[in-house]
Amino acid sequence: MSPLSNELAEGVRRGDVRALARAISVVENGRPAAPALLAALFPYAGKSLVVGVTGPPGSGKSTLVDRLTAHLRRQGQKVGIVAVDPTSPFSGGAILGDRIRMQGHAADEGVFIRSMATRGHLGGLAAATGRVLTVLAASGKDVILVETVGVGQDEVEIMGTADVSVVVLVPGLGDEVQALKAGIMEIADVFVVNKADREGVDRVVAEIESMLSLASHEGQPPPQIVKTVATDDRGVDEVWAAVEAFRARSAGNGLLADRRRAQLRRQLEETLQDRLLTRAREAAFTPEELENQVDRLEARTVDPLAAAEEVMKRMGL
Ligand SMILES: Nc1nc2c(ncn2[C@@H]2O[C@H](COP(=O)(O)OP(=O)(O)OP(=O)(O)O)[C@@H](O)[C@H]2O)c(=O)[nH]1
Ligand SMILES: [Mg+2]
Repeated sequence: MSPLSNELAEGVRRGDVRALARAISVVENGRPAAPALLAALFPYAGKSLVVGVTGPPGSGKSTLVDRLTAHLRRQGQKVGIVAVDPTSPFSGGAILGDRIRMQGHAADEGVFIRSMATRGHLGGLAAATGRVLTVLAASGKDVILVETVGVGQDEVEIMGTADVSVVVLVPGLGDEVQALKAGIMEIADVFVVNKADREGVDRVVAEIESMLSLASHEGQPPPQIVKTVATDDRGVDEVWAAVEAFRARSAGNGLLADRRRAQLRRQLEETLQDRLLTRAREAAFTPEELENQVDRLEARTVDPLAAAEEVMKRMGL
């Protein structure tokens, strides 16, 4: 390993904030030093509790993450925060809104906050998030909170990397609870109904309950539903208690280990897929060659499977 990666890895392990910031940039953008750095850090990752927090725009996710962080800091836990911001074309900096909401932790060495833009990552957003989580975990964070807006497939995938998934809803969503059902609702381990200072809280709770009554929970108790007013710190302790309860139960019955193993399997398969395609492109599948093959597909003289087999043969596979 280069002395630079070595030094950086050591800095991360010590929890040095500047090393951490640099290391995250390296792995997020897939810079040349990334493989060595990840190899050095991977053995030390895997010990943090990763909690995904998702929900519709403006539901209070950042406020809740901020309050959960304060709660965890009072217990002496070290916290990493990753906010995936779909609106930001930039990465690396903190998003303005989140920075304002989370500035209470800015001077706290026990908290590291990072925002990620949704575009322009090597191997896609979910893969980049996975690499960032490896670095944060290796730096000794006890808990990593990952905020995503529950919209796209990428976000659903990111939530799939969490040990515990928290879905934040608010009153007045109406049919959106139904709409969300398709993706995000199914992965919720804990439901938060935030903005409980507003009218219609009990209706949302009832909607979630009726939705849950239709779902199968594979022998698990149904997810807890917690009402909060994040801005007033109301219900935040209960949210963490629900997360802890889920963690304890899933650690006890093997679900957590299964999830983590499935996650590692997915990471390996996706990385292999990505690497194989890259190798194919380098070795036997130049952009011109791709277009030649597409010409043949268009003319229906070859089918996609046969064309792919041909490329693999040329790679010696
Ligand atoms: N009334 C009320 N307002 C709240 C509550 N929690 C958050 N808010 C407000 O709702 C707005 C959005 O809060 P955020 O925490 O930024 O929500 P978010 O889900 O992170 O938003 P995005 O990241 O933009 O999707 C802010 O103005 C908060 O002050 C609450 O419990 N009650
Ligand atoms: Mg936010």
